[in-house]
Amino acid sequence: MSDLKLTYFDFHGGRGEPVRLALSMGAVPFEDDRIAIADWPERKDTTPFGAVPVLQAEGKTLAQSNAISRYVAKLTGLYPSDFWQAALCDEAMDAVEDLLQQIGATLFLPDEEKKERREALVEGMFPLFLKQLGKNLSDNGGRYFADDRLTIADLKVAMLVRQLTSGMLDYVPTNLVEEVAPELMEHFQRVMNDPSIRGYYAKRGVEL
Ligand SMILES: N[C@@H](CCC(=O)N[C@@H](CS)C(=O)NCC(=O)O)C(=O)O
Repeated sequence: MSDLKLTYFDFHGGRGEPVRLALSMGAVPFEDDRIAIADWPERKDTTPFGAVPVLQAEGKTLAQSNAISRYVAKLTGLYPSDFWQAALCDEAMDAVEDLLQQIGATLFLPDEEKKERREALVEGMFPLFLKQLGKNLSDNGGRYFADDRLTIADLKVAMLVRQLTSGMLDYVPTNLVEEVAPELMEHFQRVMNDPSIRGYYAKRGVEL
């Protein structure tokens, strides 16, 4: 039994998925504790901040997705050792977090309010952030966000792009990323075509 355990919801995405992907890419064994939505109310209060992902490691508990992602990326060689390159990773990951918080705040709104809030995001924050992420990518060579190689930041941005293009978010046009930051769509394809990521999803029967 591995001494790493990741607790997150039972779907292929979200804040927990970059952690699962990084551990899989690094061939680090872990217990993949997937919570069914129906079980969440009874599990919520057992987590440090009433939210997931949560990582158990070295007999201790760690919360907050970016802290977990960085810890796991350091274990698996997916985090730069150069301080500036590491900061570029952090910048992209924190920008994604800002967006995920806004999306999360709309998830359970009544439909009318959800429409209003999401349309405002599509007009404002989403294009601003997506364009800037695209610019950061281009400024760093255009292929990856830091270190000229795939890092944890690329996994986090790719999961955001997958969510935005999935059609699962009502009132968010699935072509928004392509329209405002086509370089992020190319980046998404690059990440998802990485052989270890293709292998991860193929093993789980997920079509990309
Ligand atoms: N800042 C936290 C946010 C965590 C968060 O909101 N997680 C969501 C899932 S992605 C969650 O647990 N939602 C259920 C709830 O808040 O009850 C992090 O980055 O981990």
